[in-house]
Amino acid sequence: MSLAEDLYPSRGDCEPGIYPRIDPVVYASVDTPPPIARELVQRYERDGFLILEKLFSADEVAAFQCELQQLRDDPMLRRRDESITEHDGGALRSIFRVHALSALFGRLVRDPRLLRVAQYLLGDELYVHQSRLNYKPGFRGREFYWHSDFETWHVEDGMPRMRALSISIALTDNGEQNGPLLLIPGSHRHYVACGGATPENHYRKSLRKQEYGVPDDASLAQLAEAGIVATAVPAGSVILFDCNTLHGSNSNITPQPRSNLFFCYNAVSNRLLTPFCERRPRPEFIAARQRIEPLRELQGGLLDEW
Ligand code: 6CS
Ligand code: FE
Repeated sequence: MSLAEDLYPSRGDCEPGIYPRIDPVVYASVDTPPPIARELVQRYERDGFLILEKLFSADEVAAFQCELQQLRDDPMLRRRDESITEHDGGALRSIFRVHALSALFGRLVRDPRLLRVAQYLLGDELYVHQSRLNYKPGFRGREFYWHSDFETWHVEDGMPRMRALSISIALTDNGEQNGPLLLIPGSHRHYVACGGATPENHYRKSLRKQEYGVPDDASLAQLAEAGIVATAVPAGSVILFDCNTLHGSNSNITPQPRSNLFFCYNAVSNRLLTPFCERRPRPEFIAARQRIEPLRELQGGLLDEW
């Protein structure tokens, strides 16, 4: 268990409920010019997320979708620990550490259109804490219940402060019906401590169906009074969200897949300590501890070598 001061206790003998956020949302100094409109930065700070529609071109989206299918159909990949199947049946749910398993996504994670915004918001050099490709296939893609990523990354990975964010890239159209990301605006400004004790090797279950590190109904209902936003966006759009913004997504029973790529950027000053729960650290493919070299911006066009 971490010897560092636990500023965000959760689970174990903690009282579940809503507590204050201690950390800022936007770390940039006021005199640093933002890489996006100031109004968008203010929206991110207020809501805890930001949508940038059609950030990537049709050609880039076509390349992403080709890569998505190749990864899905690769029998060698399917046998790796990074590949996670749905808890019911065998449909592919996620591929973790996908920025290291795919040359194209390894370039995309360093694309200045993403990296500059994340560096500005987090005010530091960054490394990839986690990346994953969530397939949410047609007919059989299961839900991701409400949670704060930070609550898990703090308790199970030892992430000390809220100085991380995720960028979700829509590789297919995210409609109202096929399980778009749901976010609760303003929820990032509160820390929801959860009940229950973290089971041993919890990730083997939580990545397929999360039951611990889930906020209580009363806290969820209270924060959801601010509304729930369904991010229905066309392929090629991105959704940036703070590590602590409550989010989830419904099952997909439509024929259209809702496949999104998630890059989770962490500030190098916020690297993982030992977990704040009584469990061993999670594997490297879920929470980077060794491979945390600061990201260098991609030179040239994303598809130059494609
Ligand atoms: O445990 C984790 O790190 C993963 N679980 C969820 C539901 N979201 C963040 C991440 O993919
Ligand atoms: Fe999540």
